[in-house]
Amino acid sequence: MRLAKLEGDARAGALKTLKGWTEARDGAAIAKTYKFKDFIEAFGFMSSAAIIAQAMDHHPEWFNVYNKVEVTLTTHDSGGLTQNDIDLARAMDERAGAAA
Ligand code: H2B
Repeated sequence: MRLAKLEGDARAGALKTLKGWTEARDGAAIAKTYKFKDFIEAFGFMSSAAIIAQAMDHHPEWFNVYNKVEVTLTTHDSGGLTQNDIDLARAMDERAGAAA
């Protein structure tokens, strides 16, 4: 489903609910770097996040080196930030536990 881009007060309000995420790509995306104890914890997080992402049909852009996972969320179909990005960010934070 193609969602409307988040704009104005709705966008500001939604971003305020997130911790540690910053705006990226001129506001078209949000980004966060998670740091885990080691590779296996980082990969466990990615596995768990992948299952959620697939269920949501909303997929992260991410880059992993050892214990770090850099995540960028944007909605490609809408060309910007949507509620799906906010929801996935929150779900990833829940799965990251203390690393969030
Ligand atoms: N993930 C993200 N991040 N943005 C999208 O627009 C998107 C997606 N669209 N996952 C989905 C898949 C779409 O391509 C399929 C056809 O539903």
